[in-house]
Amino acid sequence: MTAYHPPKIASSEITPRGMYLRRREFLGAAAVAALALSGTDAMAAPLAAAKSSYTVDEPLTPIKDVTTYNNFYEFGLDKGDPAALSGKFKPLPWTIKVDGMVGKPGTFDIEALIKEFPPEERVYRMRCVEAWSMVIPWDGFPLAALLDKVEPLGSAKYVAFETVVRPDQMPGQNGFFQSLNWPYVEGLRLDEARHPLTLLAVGLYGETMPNQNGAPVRLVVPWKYGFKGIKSIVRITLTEDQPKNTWQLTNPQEYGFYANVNPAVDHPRWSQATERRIGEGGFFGANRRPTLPFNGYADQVASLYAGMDLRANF
Ligand SMILES: Nc1nc2c(c(=O)[nH]1)N[C@H]1C(S)=C(S)[C@@H](COP(=O)(O)O)O[C@H]1N2
Ligand SMILES: [Mo]
Repeated sequence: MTAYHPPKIASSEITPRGMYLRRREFLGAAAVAALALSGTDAMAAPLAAAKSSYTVDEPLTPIKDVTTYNNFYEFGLDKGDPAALSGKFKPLPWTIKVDGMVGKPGTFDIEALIKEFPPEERVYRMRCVEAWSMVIPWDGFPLAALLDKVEPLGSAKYVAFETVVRPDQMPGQNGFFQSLNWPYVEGLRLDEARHPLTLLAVGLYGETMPNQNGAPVRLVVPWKYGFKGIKSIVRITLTEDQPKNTWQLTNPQEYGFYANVNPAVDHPRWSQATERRIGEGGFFGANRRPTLPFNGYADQVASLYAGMDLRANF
């Protein structure tokens, strides 16, 4: 096992699209060269991800903001805590256990999965329930690829996820008071989990996933509020019953199972009609924009909820 390379924090400016793509070509070549020279493993080099068609045409949020304005309560409550306090976290080696209602349960090494399913670049609009948003170039592979390997049984209806518990490396799990109950848990309906937009992300901006963003592997579901994107996943369980998620367990009045981005359904304590785009100038609300139904992915996902009352199923 070679050393884990923490990501380099690059320019604090929004990367113009063309420049970003050229940078990605460079990273791709560098990754190939590194692999050839040292026989090093997949995670140690920058990710050589192919560009996918799942890419929004909006300015990228600067990597500085993506990696310093985070929610990851295992490392603390403030937005800066995950970047400041995750240095001791060891993301490799890493395995994900996949069990429950499947024909072929197993424990999968993340580096082997990355070799089997080469990461693809997806530029996704992300919307936090706190009414801010970012545009992030993720690198990952569809969750469906892993689900196919374990052969879900006909009785499986949902997918439950669990984050690692390591109080020695995660100061937010080791404080004077419990902010949340650990492990952090999340859930999706099986059809949501198998949707082509749903990603297991292993990097961002062409680099290995930073600890604060959920190293080495986290969920990304771009039509749902950010909290559904569970980080540092160690277990995935297929179930017949609807699993609970951490925020729903903590405050069921305010957070539901679905958490689909919906400008028409306000959070009990604030409006969801607009959002603040992180990294853009903020004078007089210039960085506020309307929130879109399903975060702009309605064409691709609205049919999953045909006939459902999305006020009752929030
Ligand atoms: N394990 C874990 N996963 C988590 C969280 C957390 O506190 N713990 N926070 C969630 C919330 S509220 C958001 S908005 C996103 C933020 O992801 P980012 O920091 O990569 O932007 O992570 C989600 N995943
Ligand atoms: Mo969030």
